[in-house]
Amino acid sequence: LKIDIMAGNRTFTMIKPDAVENGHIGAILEQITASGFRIVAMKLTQMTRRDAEKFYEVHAERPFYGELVEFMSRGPIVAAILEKENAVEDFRTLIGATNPEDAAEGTIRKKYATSVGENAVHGSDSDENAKIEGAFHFSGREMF
Ligand code: RTP
Ligand code: MG
Repeated sequence: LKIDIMAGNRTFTMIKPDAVENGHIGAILEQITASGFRIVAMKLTQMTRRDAEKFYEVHAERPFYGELVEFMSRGPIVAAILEKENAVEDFRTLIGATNPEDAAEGTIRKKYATSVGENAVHGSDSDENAKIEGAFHFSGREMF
């Protein structure tokens, strides 16, 4: 019953290499936790090119795929699993539109993203992908 109640209440995020390079880890984590998300798993890590190719496999045919893989593997990221009621949707609202120029005022991408490609944060787009993406980065004993 506990598991049923919690189902769908987690999302997966990455603070992307641009935001790490620009010194925004602390501010972004502060905004995330102040918005009611609990950190369930978290690490500073770096994806290899191969990791990034696999993580973004769904975009393999898109024109920006090569650039995206290069960008996401060029430096460290913060990977995290977050818990909150309605986590996937609420987190997408908190980060804002893919292109920071279109992102609402006060959203993480509006404040910290560089461009449509280098847009500071990732947020899973479904409960199913949140599970897949969380498992890509974390083992069971790293989730709390
Ligand atoms: P994310 O997956 O990172 O949370 O972003 P999203 O859902 O808002 O955007 P998505 O369509 O899934 O695209 C994944 C990431 O690819 C890069 N991108 N570049 N140059 C471009 O036109 C372009 N479009 C997308 C961004 O890093 C985007 O977040
Ligand atoms: Mg996406």
